[in-house]
Amino acid sequence: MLIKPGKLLAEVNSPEDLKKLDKSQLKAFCDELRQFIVDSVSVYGGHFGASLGVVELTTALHYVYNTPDDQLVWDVGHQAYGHKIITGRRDQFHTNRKYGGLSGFPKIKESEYDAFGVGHSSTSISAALGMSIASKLDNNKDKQHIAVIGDGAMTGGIAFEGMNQAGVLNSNLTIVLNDNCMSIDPNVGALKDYLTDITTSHTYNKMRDDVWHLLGKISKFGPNAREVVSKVETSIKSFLLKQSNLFESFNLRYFGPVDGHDVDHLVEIFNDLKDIPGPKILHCVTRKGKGYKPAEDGNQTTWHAPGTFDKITGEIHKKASEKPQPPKYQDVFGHTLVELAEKNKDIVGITPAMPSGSSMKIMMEAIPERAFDVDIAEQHAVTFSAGLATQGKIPFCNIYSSFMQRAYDQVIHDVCIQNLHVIFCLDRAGIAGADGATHHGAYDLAYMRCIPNNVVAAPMNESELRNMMYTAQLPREGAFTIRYPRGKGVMPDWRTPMKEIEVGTGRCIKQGKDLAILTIGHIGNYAVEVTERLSEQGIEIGHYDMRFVKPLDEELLHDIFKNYDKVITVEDGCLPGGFGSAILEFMAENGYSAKVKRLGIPDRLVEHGEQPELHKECGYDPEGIYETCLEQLEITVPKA
Ligand code: TPP
Repeated sequence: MLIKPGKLLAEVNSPEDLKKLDKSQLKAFCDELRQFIVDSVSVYGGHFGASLGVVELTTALHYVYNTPDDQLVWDVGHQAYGHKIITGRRDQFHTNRKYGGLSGFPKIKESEYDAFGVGHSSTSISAALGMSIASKLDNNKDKQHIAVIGDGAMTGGIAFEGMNQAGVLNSNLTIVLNDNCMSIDPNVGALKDYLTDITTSHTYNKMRDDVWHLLGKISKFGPNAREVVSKVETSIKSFLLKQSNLFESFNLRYFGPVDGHDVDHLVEIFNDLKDIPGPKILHCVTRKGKGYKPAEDGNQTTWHAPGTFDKITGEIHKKASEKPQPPKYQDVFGHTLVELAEKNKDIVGITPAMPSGSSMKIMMEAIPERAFDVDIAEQHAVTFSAGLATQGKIPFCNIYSSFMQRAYDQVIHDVCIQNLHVIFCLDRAGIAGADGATHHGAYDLAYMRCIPNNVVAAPMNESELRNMMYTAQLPREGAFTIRYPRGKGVMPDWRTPMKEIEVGTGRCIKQGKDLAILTIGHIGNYAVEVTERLSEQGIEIGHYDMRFVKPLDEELLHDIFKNYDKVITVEDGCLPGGFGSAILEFMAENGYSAKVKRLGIPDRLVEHGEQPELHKECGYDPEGIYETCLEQLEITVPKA
């Protein structure tokens, strides 16, 4: 179903077309753009509140700046739907985040208007600064470079690294701070307090009250006293704002705060800013979900990415199911952590800005004093955990697998080299789905297993996750990494009693002959389907859930290679350096020469789509594994 655009939007196929509108039409255009986003996301799903919040900003930016020559960099990119719609992708927008369709984030390959590919947070200032310096080196004086960054993304350290350099380089960089007080969950931390303070002028208001209070006492100065004090007040105000302004202290000219929903005013301001040379920041105050009541006034976290919904009632669609459903892995993590933390007073929970996404929120509600949201600060989350561990605390540091890439040196330098007992729970490991290449947790098995003092485990189901978490918090040295996927597990009755698993032991799921499938993690459930299917055809092959990539269960592996001369390894992770590679290394070191076929994420980018679609593309969905088994067994079955 194609969504019908309003009259003005229907004529806009590029920013050039937008510029043909009279300024007086911009408000109506914004209404249409907002409605188009509501109509599309309610039917097709995707990110929502953030794009609604920047409709006016997006319109004003494309109206004033000469994109794509002027370069517009969106931070994270989940708010760029309006940008995509204005820049010629309106009629493909129904394919957003679908297999083979538009990406949910700006992507260089997708459009010349997407100046930088994004998905992970806080990169916009550095990237736009790089572009601005390149323009300077090329003597391209008029070219503009704009980074649009949220108050959540501004909490990431790299944003400050960018501002630190920007303040001493005189280039055409404009930072637009889109301040809506929200990350995915409510923004936290001292920076948030600071931004709230300058938008509401608490410090200034206090000073003004003091001045007027004094005025009452000095009325003896006569009738001009009010005027005099008022002048003093104005000059103190500008002095205070300058002195206390964090961004000015980075040598950035600070403008604002301004209403980010007043499109006419934004157009005026951007026209002015274009003529002011050097690095500058415009502080815009916006509201997430603006213009769609349920999102604006309701739970903004839910409306960050609500899935499909009834746009009239605001009711979010739920998938109906008669049978009790297995829980999401993230919820098993959250509830299990509370169970463990209630018994062990040293356990502490840490999440970098994903309380809802990781379900750390369950501990934040149950035991708030021992659970921390540290903002979008993965590096800090890891080193903060290391610090806690030096003092005998047992940190469960939960980070999405792909975001953990940010904190790699901290894992090595601050945790593993120091042999500290930190537990890393890597959520969204493996193919993550509709968020695409930036969000797939493809590399963790490879990048974690090469670090000494680090156990690396992956559960095949909920019960295994609980046992691994239980095992990880027992007294030990070194890091313990547990990676699990996005989405549901397989056990509706998941609250199984927890027990210790001997580190570095796998388990036999099914004995067989000729061929063995070795799996790691939840993807083992696909192998169960395959061995059952083959069994029904009279073919009995073995299946082993290895559970640990590091240390490998060498005893079990010797046993397997003595009994099978054909092996398939399956992992929901990258083939280079991953689980299959670990098995090949074991074979090489021990002189085994079985015929091995490795299945996993190939050495190329896998884009977005549903998880099963992408598993299929990579050849390790149940059908792919089944066919590989037949190939290995040299059985040809005529294709239907
Ligand atoms: N960590 C990294 C490195 N990248 C991410 N994309 C995330 C976490 C997950 N994430 C996506 S959007 C978001 C987070 C934490 C919140 C961003 O907040 P803000 O920049 O204020 O944008 P808003 O959604 O409020 O418009």
